[in-house]
Amino acid sequence: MIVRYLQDAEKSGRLIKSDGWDSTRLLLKNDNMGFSFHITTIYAGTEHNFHYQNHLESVYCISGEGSVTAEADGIEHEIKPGAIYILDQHDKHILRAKTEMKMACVFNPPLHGKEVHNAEGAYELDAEEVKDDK
Ligand code: 9YT
Repeated sequence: MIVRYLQDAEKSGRLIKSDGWDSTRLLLKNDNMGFSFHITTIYAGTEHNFHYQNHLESVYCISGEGSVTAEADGIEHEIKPGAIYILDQHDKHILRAKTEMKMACVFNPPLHGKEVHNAEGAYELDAEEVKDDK
């Protein structure tokens, strides 16, 4: 069994900061679970175009308010605590944060650790690993 604490992970190489969001990657490929698990903060007032062509992702809202729209149908879904969106079609989508949002995210296949989005809003399949504690 592996036990980690968000508070510790945030002080290590597991915290990745990017444009309008940051994410602490609590569980990664090198844990050999077949998925990765992250706690992501989307900053208030930001809008993001994401398209995870190489990954399936589910996102659960812990706190905050915003919306998500898949490009395919253009429907804007409210995001609030208790909402989960499941990108089962590798859906190209827009995520809007009205307030700061805290999200729990699962990726299959798992992220290696250091990924940030490429020009298409996707993550490449190989990336630098986080090398720290177990
Ligand atoms: C909300 C969302 O799309 N999160 C993606 C994962 C997060 N940005 C990360 O860990 O890279």
